[in-house]
Amino acid sequence: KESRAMKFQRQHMDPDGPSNNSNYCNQMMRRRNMTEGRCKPVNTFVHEPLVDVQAICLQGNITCKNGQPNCHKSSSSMKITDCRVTSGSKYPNCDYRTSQKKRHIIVACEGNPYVPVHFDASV
Ligand code: UM3
Repeated sequence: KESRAMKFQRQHMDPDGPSNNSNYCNQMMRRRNMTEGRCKPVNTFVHEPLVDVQAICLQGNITCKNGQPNCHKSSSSMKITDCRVTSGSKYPNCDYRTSQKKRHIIVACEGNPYVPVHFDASV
């Protein structure tokens, strides 16, 4: 079974990306299996080395959107791509808008080793 840590990597890590094109989200959301059963409405890919994203778990705790205390904010801004489903998108033809940004990211961490398991927000 896929661990929560592996699921985070599948859904949110693309260190070598992004390929510089407006179809990035359409391709990646499908390739990473987030268009099965439904179109996942919002998803962020992070274009930084995995070790740098894992190191965010060493930053001080902050409260997550769901009220849990195990969120952590990156000390530097990171290259990300936000994927947001378009208003006209109709499952199973999931259509996404691709927006590249540089933001501080907030992730939830869990386990031993203590690693990212959820993408909470970018700020
Ligand atoms: N989400 C992002 N980026 C955002 C906001 C939300 O990827 O800027 C994702 C993370 C959650 C999902 O999925 O939306 C519901 O909040 P996850 O827990 O699998 O990471």
